[in-house]
Amino acid sequence: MELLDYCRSLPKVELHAHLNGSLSDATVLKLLSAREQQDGDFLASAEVTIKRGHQRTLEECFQVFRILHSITDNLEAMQTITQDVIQEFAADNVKYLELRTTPKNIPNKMTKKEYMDTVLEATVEAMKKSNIRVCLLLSIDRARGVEDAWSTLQLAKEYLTHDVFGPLVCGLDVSGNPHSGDLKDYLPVLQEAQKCGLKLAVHLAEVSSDTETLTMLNSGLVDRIGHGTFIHPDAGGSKELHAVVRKQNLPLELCISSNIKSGTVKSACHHHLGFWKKENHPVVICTDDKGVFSTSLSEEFYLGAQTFHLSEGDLHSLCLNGVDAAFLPQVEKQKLRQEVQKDLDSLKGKLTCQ
Ligand code: 6MZ
Repeated sequence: MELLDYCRSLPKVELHAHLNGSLSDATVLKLLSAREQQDGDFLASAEVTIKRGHQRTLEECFQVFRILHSITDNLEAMQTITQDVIQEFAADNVKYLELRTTPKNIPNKMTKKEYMDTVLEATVEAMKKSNIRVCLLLSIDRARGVEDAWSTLQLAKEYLTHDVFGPLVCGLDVSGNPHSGDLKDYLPVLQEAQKCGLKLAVHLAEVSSDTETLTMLNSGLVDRIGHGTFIHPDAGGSKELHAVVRKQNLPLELCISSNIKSGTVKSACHHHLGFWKKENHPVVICTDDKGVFSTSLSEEFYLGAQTFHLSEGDLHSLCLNGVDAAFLPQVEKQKLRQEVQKDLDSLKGKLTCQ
């Protein structure tokens, strides 16, 4: 089997996918045509701005998110995008997906609770239709302030005791424009989240930010690192920072296309996947925003494999790393591991020599 087909066949685990950043062209077009009558001019310009896959600065990416949010600002759209995104990951042979999204309060349209209820209901429906297990992380957007973060945590806590949605909510994500705010202000929220048993995935060092990253890591609250682009010494990270990540053995969620297309990494061969792989540190390949960066999890595996000459064994280990780093209870993790291992065994020896 050729490499790309092989990557498509791998039983994959996706741990870092932002819901609104994951919209396919088909879904965006569906939403745009539903709104066409309402505001033609706005939509024409929106279509240009969100044209996918382009190289853009990180700041420009956040403008794109604003536009995407303006077309997903109602419950019907939230239901559509949740179902579409989950089905697309399932079609890409993703066996387990941790989807993250920022609950939003849009006056006269939806409360944060209605937003999340809709996402969770649509998740339950999508899981019935496809062979995929999905969990949700509620995102705290560092640009929205600490008050907003407290209310998101409150909402997450309410779900923990919910019969149907409880098992689907596994933690919090901290994301948003890394140039906005200071993560140390969010520590009390995250401490409370940890006390409640919520797992924490935190975007760290997506841009150079040693002091902030060290503060977060030394808090002992972080379970997984999103991006971590500027942690390793080759990217200017301090020895201390590198040592803390190694000591805590924290899995890194790596998003190659996202980092290249948003300009924080020069090219694939400069990506920190190479560095951490040499260190034998746990890393998981992820998409980040498959819509905005025009990619899929299979393509990210392919890009990583081609660039760093990954063997069949390396690719299998990457799939299993995803299982190990998942925010699932142990029993479920073991079950997922068995399923993934079974599929991996059936693929052994089928990769054509590169
Ligand atoms: C930081 C990011 C991100 O939550 O509305 N987000 N935060 N760095 C990134 N790298 C490119 N990509 C996405 O999905 C969109 C939101 O996810 C976060 C941003 O807060 C963005 O507004 P949801 O579903």
